[in-house]
Amino acid sequence: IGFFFPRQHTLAVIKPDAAEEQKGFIISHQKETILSKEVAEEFYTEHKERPFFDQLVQFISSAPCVLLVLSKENAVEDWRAAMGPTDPDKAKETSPDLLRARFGSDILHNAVHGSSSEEQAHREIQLMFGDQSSEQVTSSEGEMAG
Ligand code: RTP
Ligand code: MG
Repeated sequence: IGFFFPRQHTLAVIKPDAAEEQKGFIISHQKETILSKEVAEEFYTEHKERPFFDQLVQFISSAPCVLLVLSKENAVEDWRAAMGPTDPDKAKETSPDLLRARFGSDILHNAVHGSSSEEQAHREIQLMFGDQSSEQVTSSEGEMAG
């Protein structure tokens, strides 16, 4: 198939201005991964009894996610403010600049997640990055945030 449709490559770089200091957030750890169903269930455990739980787990484990530990003063609240309401339609009513207004399509496919509290952030970071060998994780800081 490569003969008929030769695969081309391009290099894209998120340059330091965009990667490191957007709205004051530092990306202190990042990785791209497909979440297992088990990790996805643990991630969304607070919603275990909700009718949309199975869909939620199925969706977030269906293809790669980019996981970021974002660091700044007041990071939890400020990131949730940047995302906007859970439902992209509500986000659009609030402001077209909100991440869920720009990149979300419906309440399930809403593009981004943000921890709801410092305690949740700590739990989620531990779940996602807690047992990683360092070569799989890009880190700009010596110590794990959260
Ligand atoms: P997230 O955890 O993903 O950052 O979103 P959130 O705090 O704004 O919303 P949360 O209540 O924690 O819900 C988690 C995800 O479940 C889906 N959801 N569906 N059908 C529904 O009524 C409904 N409600 C929530 C959303 O995809 C949400 O991101
Ligand atoms: Mg939530």
